[in-house]
Amino acid sequence: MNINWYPGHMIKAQNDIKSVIKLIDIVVEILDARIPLSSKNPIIDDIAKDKPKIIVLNKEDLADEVETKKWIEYFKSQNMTCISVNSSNPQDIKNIVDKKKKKGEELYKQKVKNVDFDYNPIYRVLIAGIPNVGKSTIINKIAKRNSADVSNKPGVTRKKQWIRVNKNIDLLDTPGLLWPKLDDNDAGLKLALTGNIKKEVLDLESIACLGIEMLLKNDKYKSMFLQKYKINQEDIDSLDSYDILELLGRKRGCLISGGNVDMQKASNIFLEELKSGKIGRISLENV
Ligand SMILES: Nc1nc2c(ncn2[C@@H]2O[C@H](COP(=O)(O)OP(=O)(O)OP(=O)(O)O)[C@@H](O)[C@H]2O)c(=O)[nH]1
Ligand SMILES: [Mg+2]
Repeated sequence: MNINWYPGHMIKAQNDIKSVIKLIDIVVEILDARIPLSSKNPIIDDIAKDKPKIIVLNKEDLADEVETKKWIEYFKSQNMTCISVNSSNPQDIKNIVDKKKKKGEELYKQKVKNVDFDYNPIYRVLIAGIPNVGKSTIINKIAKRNSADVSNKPGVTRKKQWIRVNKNIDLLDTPGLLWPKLDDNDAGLKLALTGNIKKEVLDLESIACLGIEMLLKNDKYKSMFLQKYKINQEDIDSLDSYDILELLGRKRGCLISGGNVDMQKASNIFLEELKSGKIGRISLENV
């Protein structure tokens, strides 16, 4: 896969984040719960290396609960604060931010002894992550208004934007950052399957075939797949993933003249349904 996924606005965004990082008190890194490793951008770690950080596995409603629990334990074992949420209910993020803010203030008061003023400065929170992980959605929920643009396509937020939650907390929404170059095809595939890479730059048919192969390797996900598309195990015994995609297209009536299957349409259906959880709760990465 040769994907050109690093548009100009991401270069600008990276520089923008570097320019404000000094102001930031805490970084909330949003990952996709279905692919916590592949959605973790080392550039963010690098820019924010001296800052306290919370790892948030978002879209937990789309991920396999068992795997998400294991990922939380994994990040905790690396001494990181980690929680999972879905963006309809990101209250846990706000609670942790409030707690960290309070703790920081207490430590400061101890250090600067005899503080007799009410020390309660604005706490600035950077919300960072790759495109489409749900940064803007989470910000809107926490701020209780639709200040940040949201869409089901990656690359929607184009500029950084401060959003005030209350008189003591500011959140910084940022454009999703990918890597300038990704050598790891496996991570690229997972990012494509979860909708974090613009569709326009992808070969959907290949991605769909590879996605089907990935699901069929896991017994639980295989039976979800077969059930969803009303396919019997015997029907696919001798088929490769391209033939299975064709069968799926046939079942869904994606036909063109001569009774052939519109493979592009079949790919689109499968990828959309996988991405939006319609096949079931599926994690594409194990600890
Ligand atoms: N199922 C599910 N969908 C979510 C969740 N959080 C966000 N989404 C959806 O994911 C899509 C992307 O959300 P955004 O908030 O625009 O993502 P973003 O990280 O700001 O994306 P960029 O601005 O492009 O970097 C939208 O369609 C949201 O409705 C979640 O927890 N669960
Ligand atoms: Mg956004």
